[in-house]
Amino acid sequence: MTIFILNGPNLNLLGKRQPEIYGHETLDDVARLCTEAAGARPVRLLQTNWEGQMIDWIHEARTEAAGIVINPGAWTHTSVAILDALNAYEGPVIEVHISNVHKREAFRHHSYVSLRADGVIAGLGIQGYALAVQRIGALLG
Ligand code: CA2
Repeated sequence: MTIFILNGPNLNLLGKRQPEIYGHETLDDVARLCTEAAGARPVRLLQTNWEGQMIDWIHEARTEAAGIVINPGAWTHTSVAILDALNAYEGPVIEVHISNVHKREAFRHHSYVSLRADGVIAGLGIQGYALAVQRIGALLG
């Protein structure tokens, strides 16, 4: 079964704005890294600026995904609805942040998603996604 790589709002701009925070690499580069890291397992990278769409994909993951890597973007810090959707998902979930959220504004220090995540990676740039995919592989055995 597929590993879903879910990305929240504004991450479509990755590599195109604010490279000092998020680097120069794009979501296509993330997809490439994750495909390499997943080996034989298929990955599906998705990005949306719509919270309802993200929730629908998490619901879809209940039957379609062996694990979820999620960078919820700003919804990390605001969305009980995304937490509730993830709580209805039974497989492994790894939360990824490209930047070190703990080195940034105080409002980024709290994550609703971390209440569900089996692991959290922050501040490792897009390499964090590849490490999260490897971890999902290890948890699935
Ligand atoms: O560090 C991360 O990955 C974040 O999840 C990124 C979110 C931010 O709200 C979180 O606190 C931390 C923001 C995503 C916006 O992505 C952009 C990428 C390039 C240019 C502009 C925005």
